[in-house]
Amino acid sequence: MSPVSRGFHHRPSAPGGDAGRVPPGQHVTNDFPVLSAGPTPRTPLADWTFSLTRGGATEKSWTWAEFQALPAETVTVDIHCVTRWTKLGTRWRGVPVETLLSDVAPVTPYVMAFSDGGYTTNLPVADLTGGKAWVAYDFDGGPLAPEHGGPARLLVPHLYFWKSAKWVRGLDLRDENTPGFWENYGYNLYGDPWKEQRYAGD
Ligand SMILES: Nc1nc2c(c(=O)[nH]1)N[C@H]1C(S)=C(S)[C@@H](COP(=O)(O)O)O[C@H]1N2
Ligand SMILES: [Mo]
Repeated sequence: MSPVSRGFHHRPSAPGGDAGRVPPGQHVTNDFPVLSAGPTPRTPLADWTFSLTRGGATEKSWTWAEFQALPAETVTVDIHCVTRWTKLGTRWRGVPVETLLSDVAPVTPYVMAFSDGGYTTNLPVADLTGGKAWVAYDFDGGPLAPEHGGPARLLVPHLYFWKSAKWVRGLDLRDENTPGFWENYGYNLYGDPWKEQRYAGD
C-alpha cells in the first residue's frame, strides 16, 4: 500500500516505461483538451493558403490543393502543454517544415508563425527542420478538427504545445527572435518542456 493517498496522484502512467516520456511537472491525460485564446476561425479551403513571408512580403505560397500535393509524413509524437497536461502517442499527418523552407533563400535563424485569428509564436528555424516539425492537417487518421487547429496547424512536439500554432497560415522569416502572442504575456521565448521553460527567465 502506498503511503501517499491515491487522490494526491494524477492519473498514473501506463505500464511499459511511459514515465520517461513525461517531462517534469506534467501529468498524462487521455483527453485532448482544447486551448484557444479566442474563437475558432473558419477559413474556407478555397481561400486557404500557406505562405512564407519575409518582412510581411510573400516569397512563396501554396493553395490548399498545392499543399495537399506536397510529400507528407505520418508521425506519432507526445505533446506537452504548459498547463501541465501531456498526451502520449498522438498521430498526425503533415508536411515537414523543412520541405516548405527548402526553396527559400536565405533562410533566417528565426520565424514568426502566424495564424488566422491573429495568433503568433516565435521559433528558431533549427527547431523546425531535421524532422522536428510539421504543418499537420490530419489527426488520428482523419481531418484535423477546427477546434484543434484545422484545417492545418503547426506541430512542434519537442517544445511546449503553445508553439504548435493552430490555424497556421504561414511563417514570416525573421533575423531576430521577437516574442509572439503568449511570449509577449511572459511565456518563455523557447519553451523546452524537459527544462520546464514555462515563463520568461525559466
Ligand atoms: N492559433 C492558436 N494556436 C494555438 C493556441 C491558440 O490559442 N491559438 N493555443 C496554444 C496552446 S497554449 C496550446 S496548449 C495548444 C492547444 O492545442 P489543442 O487545443 O489542439 O489542444 O495550441 C496552441 N496553439
Ligand atoms: Mo498551452
